[in-house]
Amino acid sequence: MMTTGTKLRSAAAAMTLVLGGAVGWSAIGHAADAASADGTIKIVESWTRATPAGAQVAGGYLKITNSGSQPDRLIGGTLTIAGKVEVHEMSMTDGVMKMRPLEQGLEIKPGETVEFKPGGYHLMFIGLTAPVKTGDKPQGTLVFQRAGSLDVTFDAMAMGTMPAGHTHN
Ligand SMILES: [Cu+2]
Repeated sequence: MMTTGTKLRSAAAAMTLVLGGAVGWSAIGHAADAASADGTIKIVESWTRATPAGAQVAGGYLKITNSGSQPDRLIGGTLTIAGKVEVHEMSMTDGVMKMRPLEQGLEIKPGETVEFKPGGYHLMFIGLTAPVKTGDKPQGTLVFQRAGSLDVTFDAMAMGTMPAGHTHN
């Protein structure tokens, strides 16, 4: 997994050189934002990356803001083109980046914005029924303990795309 990730990052760096500029997510456009019925949970910049043929998994990235007065917890979700969706985190263990499912989901504190991005928290789309192609807009839901279910659309960016602000160094 990390070998592939490293190759993808190299490819992204090469592409940045070729185009003479940063290829960042926000430079390309984004799907509609989503908010819970009570307005406490807002999701912006939801995106995923194109997958190689035969890939079984893809990552989902976004920003979640809790503007309510109570903590909430992202506990799961769905995606039309995946068997299931898990909440994952990546962390360094003995010098190796590993990812693991957060069995209890992820708490979002009042006033907090959590960014899901490559190398950090991410959604794991497991059991893809079709490869993700650049420009696709796979749809799904994210389920919160308090705020309930939100419809989310993910913009499928090219392989190797990194979030804005991570392409300049
Ligand atoms: Cu994962």
